Amino acid sequence: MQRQVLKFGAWLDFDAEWLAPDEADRLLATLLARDDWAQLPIVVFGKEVLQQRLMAWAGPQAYRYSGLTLQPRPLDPVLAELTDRVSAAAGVEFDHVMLNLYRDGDDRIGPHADDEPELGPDPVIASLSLGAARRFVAQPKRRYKSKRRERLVLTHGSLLVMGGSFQRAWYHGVPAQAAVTEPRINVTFRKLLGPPGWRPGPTAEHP
Ligand SMILES: O=C(O)CCC(=O)C(=O)O
Repeated sequence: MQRQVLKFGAWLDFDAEWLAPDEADRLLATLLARDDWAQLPIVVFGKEVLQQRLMAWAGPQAYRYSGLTLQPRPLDPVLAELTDRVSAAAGVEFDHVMLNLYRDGDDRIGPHADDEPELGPDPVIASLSLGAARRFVAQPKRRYKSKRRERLVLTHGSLLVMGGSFQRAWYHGVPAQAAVTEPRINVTFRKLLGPPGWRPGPTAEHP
């Protein structure tokens, strides 16, 4: 893992070759063949819009974001094994898996942060990429002079771990890339501290 330290106490760990190419090929084929891919609506500025990608998920606890509730679903053996391996690599016991299928370069995810309270104040979130290489763009939430963006290319078999204040201080997204014609799957691992609506209790530092 290569660590990139960002402003405001955020960091990104990246391993471009976390999976060997043949294992990444097999996993991509297995995940593409899932029968639970769905295009789901979220609420943006009070309006329901379909997300421009397909999704699947698994985990013992519901996860809610942008008005969409992903109900609990059991982890199948493939996702359970992958969760164990990614948890060991990131040093966090993940229990929720979200899969995004970008069918081609038109599919995308806009700038956002995974900052739901039930993820805890500074969550570590891991993201495995399979298939077409796509650009990952991060920008600070707080505007500053240079309007600097951080860019990474998420390649087949790579693992990205986001941590520190990344979700609190930065937005991230995967923009459309018209030239891309092949699919990409992203498998994102989270640790949920409670059900939707859960809030961290007061601590000594934040009474
Ligand atoms: O596809 C990716 O690499 C990013 C996915 C993402 O940002 C998310 O699921 O919150």
